[in-house]
Amino acid sequence: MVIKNINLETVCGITSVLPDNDKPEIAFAGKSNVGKSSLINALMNRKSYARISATPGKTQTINFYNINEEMYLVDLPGYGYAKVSEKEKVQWGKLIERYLNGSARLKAIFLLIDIRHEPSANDKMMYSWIVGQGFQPIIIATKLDKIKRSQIQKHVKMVREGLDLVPGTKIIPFSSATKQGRDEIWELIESEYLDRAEVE
Ligand SMILES: Nc1nc2c(ncn2[C@@H]2O[C@H](COP(=O)(O)OP(=O)(O)O)[C@@H](O)[C@H]2O)c(=O)[nH]1
Ligand SMILES: [Mg+2]
Repeated sequence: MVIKNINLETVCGITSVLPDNDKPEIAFAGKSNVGKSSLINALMNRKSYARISATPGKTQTINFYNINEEMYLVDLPGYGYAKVSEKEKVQWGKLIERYLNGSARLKAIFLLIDIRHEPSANDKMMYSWIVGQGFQPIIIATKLDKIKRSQIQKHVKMVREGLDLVPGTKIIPFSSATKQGRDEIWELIESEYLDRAEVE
C-alpha cells in the first residue's frame, strides 16, 4: 500500500455514537502493550502517529484512521490491564460489542498476540468472543524480533495451539522493530478486503 495520506478521523469513547463509515474497516484487537499502536504506525509508515503508550490500558477508545480516503484502520481498546475497574471492563466490552455488531463495513479483525508467550486467559477469551461474534480473526504474532529465528515455528505453534485456532486461520509473525511481516499484512488487506473497483 502506498500511503498518501492518513487522518485520525474519529475517536469513540463509551458513550459515543459510532461512525457510519462508507469505506472498508480493518480492526486490530489485543491486550494492552501487545504492540497494536506500533503495528498501526508501521502500516502507516509513521513513527508515532498512533500513540505508543508507556502507560498501557489508558486508551479506552476506538480510533479510526482514515487511509488514503480508501479505508480505515481501526484501533480497538486493549484488554487485560490490571488497573482497570470492573465497571470499566464492562463498559469496554459493551463498546467493542457495539462496534463489532454494528459496523456495516468491518471486513476483518486482526488479533495481536505476543509471540514470546503462551496466549493468556484473556487472549483466549478475546479470541473465542470474536469468533462468537461471527468473525474469523487473523492472528498477528507480535514482537518477532524478541525471539531467535530458530524458535519462530515453535512459538507460532504454541500460539496456534494455545488459542485452539479454527483450522486454516492465518498467523503472521510481525515486528515493529524490523517491520518484518508488514508487507504480508498489507498484501492480505489489499487482496482480500479492499474493494478496489470502488476507488477507480
Ligand atoms: N521489541 C519490540 N517492541 C515492541 C514491538 N511492538 C511494540 N513494542 C513495544 O511494546 C510497548 C507497547 O507497544 P504499543 O504499540 O504501545 O502497544 P499497545 O498498547 O498494544 O498499543 C512499547 O514499548 C513498544 O515500543 C515489537 O515488535 N518489538
Ligand atoms: Mg495502543
